[in-house]
Amino acid sequence: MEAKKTLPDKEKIAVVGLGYVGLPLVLLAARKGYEVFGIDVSQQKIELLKQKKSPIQDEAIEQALQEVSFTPTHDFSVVKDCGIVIICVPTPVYENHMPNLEPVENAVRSIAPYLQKDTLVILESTVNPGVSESVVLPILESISGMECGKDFSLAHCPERINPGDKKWNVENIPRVVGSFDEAGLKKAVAFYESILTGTVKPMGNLKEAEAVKVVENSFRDINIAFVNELARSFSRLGIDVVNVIDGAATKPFAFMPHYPGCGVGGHCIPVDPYYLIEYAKKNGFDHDFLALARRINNGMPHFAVEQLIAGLNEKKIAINGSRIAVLGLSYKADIDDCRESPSFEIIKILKEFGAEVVAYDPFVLDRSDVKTLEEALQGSIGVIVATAHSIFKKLTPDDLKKYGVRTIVDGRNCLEKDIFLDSNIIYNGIGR
Ligand code: SAJ
Repeated sequence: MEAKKTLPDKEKIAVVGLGYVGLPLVLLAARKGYEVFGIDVSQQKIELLKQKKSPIQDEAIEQALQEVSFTPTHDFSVVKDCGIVIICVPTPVYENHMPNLEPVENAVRSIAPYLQKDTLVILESTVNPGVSESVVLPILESISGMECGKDFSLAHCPERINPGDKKWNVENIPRVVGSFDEAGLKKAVAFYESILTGTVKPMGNLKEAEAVKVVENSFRDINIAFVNELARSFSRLGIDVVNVIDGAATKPFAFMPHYPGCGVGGHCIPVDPYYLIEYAKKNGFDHDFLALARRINNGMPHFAVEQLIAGLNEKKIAINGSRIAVLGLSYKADIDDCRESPSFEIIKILKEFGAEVVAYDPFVLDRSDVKTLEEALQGSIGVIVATAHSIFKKLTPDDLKKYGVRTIVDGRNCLEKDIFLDSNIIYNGIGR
């Protein structure tokens, strides 16, 4: 399915931030015939892109880089030639879970001096409701000397890139768009409809569009917390929570399966709820439920270690001084992204219990202690599978026995549990 319609005069586009969100957007807009400037502060990233090499491990991006052309640059002045400027920089959280808006503020300060009349600025970075209007807009106005809604427009279109997803991609994922002004909304909707095959839903204002993103990801976080709490309960009741969830999932309506694990990682799910929690708190409301879900999910790395200790205890082995292999550092299967990955919390807790930890992830060798699975297993008394990488899912009791492993925690419930039943290796899943 081709894009629905194109803007009358193809605007020049600038995209600020060439990561897993900005780069696919640049390549898509270029493929749709726009002249695109991809701006990034990383000179190294720009050099790679000039050689048509992808700074991120992604086959689709590597392929597209050979097929379309755009101008990678770290020169923000190109903005003065662009009718649409899209900001796709990261929005991490501080240790105290407060949103870190510095990348957004720096990007806005960098484009503002070059803003032209009638330019549309679109923020795609995930932010709490209110940031576009109370942080982005004032910087744009004060530096450009122009007035939003009169001289330029400001819109928000929350990113929905799902790393590693083979079905949903930057082109077919439906989007929502909110704007400060009507003209900005019309132009933003026209732009996205010109490059997407997914639907584009106009929202009533900027805050509604910002709220959509934090709500959809908070929805996922609380549902994961629900099954994580079930897992802790059912592990005491001797009920296999995964079988129960799969049973409940046969209900064709009003149920959406989520699955327990050793923690919730990534750049979205464990981060976005704090945006809403903190913003609402500043406005006098405590999201007790969202905060509880965060506490439950943040407690899963500890639960995984408790499961390991239970397995060692059955073998009358102390965790203190035992060598434990942690398999998997990235936050989800078969990708190399480690942001907010629970694996690192698991490693920290193991060390606090006096364990000697060896970490291995074939997708993240630069942060692994060893280079092969065999080296990780060799001499390890216990194993925690923290990421459901395909290579780990094939582990069998014989594989583990060979290296002297006595107990395994299946932190992603991704192993064949039953084959461990009559082996002398203690298997503990998360809720099964
Ligand atoms: N996780 C669970 N149980 C689940 C699902 C996930 O423990 O049932 C854990 C994962 O292991 C991971 C973390 O949660 O550590 C996040 O997993 P995720 O599948 O949500 O992956 P993300 O972070 O890449 O989330 C993205 C999000 N996409 C965007 O924000 C654009 C999210 O909204 C999507 O719902 C999610 O992908 C998806 O559905 O795959």
